Amino acid sequence: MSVITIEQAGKYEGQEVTLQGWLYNLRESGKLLFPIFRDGTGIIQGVCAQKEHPEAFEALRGLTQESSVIVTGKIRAEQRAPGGYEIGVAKLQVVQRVSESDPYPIQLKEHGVDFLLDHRHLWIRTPRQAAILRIRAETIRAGREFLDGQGYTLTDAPIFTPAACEGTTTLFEVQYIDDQKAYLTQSGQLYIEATAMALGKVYTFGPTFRAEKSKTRRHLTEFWMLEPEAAYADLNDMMVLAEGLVSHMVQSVVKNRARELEMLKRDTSRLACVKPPFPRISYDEAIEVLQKAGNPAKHGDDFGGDEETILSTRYDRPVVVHRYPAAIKAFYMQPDSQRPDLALGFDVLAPEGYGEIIGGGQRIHDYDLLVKRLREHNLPEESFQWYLDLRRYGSVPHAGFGLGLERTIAWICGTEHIREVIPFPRMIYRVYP
Ligand code: NSS
Repeated sequence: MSVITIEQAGKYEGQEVTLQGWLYNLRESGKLLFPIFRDGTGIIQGVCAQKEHPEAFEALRGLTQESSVIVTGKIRAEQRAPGGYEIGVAKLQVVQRVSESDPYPIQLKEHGVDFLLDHRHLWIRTPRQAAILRIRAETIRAGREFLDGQGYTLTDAPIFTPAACEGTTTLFEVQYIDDQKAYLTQSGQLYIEATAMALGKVYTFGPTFRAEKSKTRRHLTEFWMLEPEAAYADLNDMMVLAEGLVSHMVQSVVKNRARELEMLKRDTSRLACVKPPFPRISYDEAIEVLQKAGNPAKHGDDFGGDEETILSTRYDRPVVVHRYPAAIKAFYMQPDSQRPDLALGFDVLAPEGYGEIIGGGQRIHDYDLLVKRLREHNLPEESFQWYLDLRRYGSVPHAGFGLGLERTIAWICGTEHIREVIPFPRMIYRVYP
């Protein structure tokens, strides 16, 4: 007899199988019990009749939610059951029984979000949360598959760093060994600029940290970033790479995680059209659009959530905004040779109001200009000596970008807030559990 997962049930119709999982719910109706089991791959309804299987019936009757169980029985098609199959419970072994006096805290009714976040270690068991985490895994797999296929090599960046990459206001300082100070990385970019000069096309994928005081549905203090970087590449190369990457991630989820998207009731017609080319507008054009829409934005302003929403809802797929004023962008951005007040940077804004999912562009490759910018931004030059070396020894034009994983997944899943798309969210007032 086979031990199978619930996801595989359809392939075993008419056969006796064993499932290893947990009791998700139980309805009792006289001499019949209707349990619902879950095993992380899905949920399946069961039926157990006292007359046919008295032992299993007794083991199941009164069993508490989330008790762990090993169930044996025959799989049969049942149109009315979720998933289209059910199991006739013939044998049931209780691995651990949840005590009646200390029941599972998350009931099948609605709970407040703070309660759920306090119980995140249990909340992830609910089918909706498990579906989101499977989509997360698929998004990561597809992103890496795409970059690997484009000839990019994974080179991991460090997490302890000596200096800021994305502005000093959101740096987490840590007490390093003895009296040394270090910071948690805000982005692997500076390090993959080095590995790009060593290997050509590279990427890093890892956690990044921002001491964001923003309490919005788009901000975490710890989030994951996928960052490609290429030597001998420019802004345009990266805009092309970005639309290919995002499209591949989205289409892979649509294809390989259709069941999960359905469970989330995601309108997949909104994802089906996410294919290259993405519309592109310059920052100047974006300002015009915003002003026409009655938004007070003026040239020189950075965009917040409201502006991003106005811009992105005009399109059926992500929109690329390029050439922002250099003054509002990071120190390393290469200026536009036609208009040096503009930086050769770009952002990708997701549709449906999900905002910026990618930021990147072309890097300064000239030594003197980079030193000037470090000074203008009051950054400690001694911590950047290694980074300046990249401009001393065989400097070349190069470019890259960072894709915020959670924002991308929140959009793909259609979740309200990005805290749901990472197993254990870290936010301004939350580091537990
Ligand atoms: O600050 S970024 O716009 N750009 C960088 O960090 C570059 N150094 C990346 C690079 O060129 N290699 O951040 C990139 C993305 C941004 O578009 C968001 O999608 C995401 O990272 N991001 C965040 N996600 C969640 N929470 C927070 N706080 C957050 N900050 C940025």
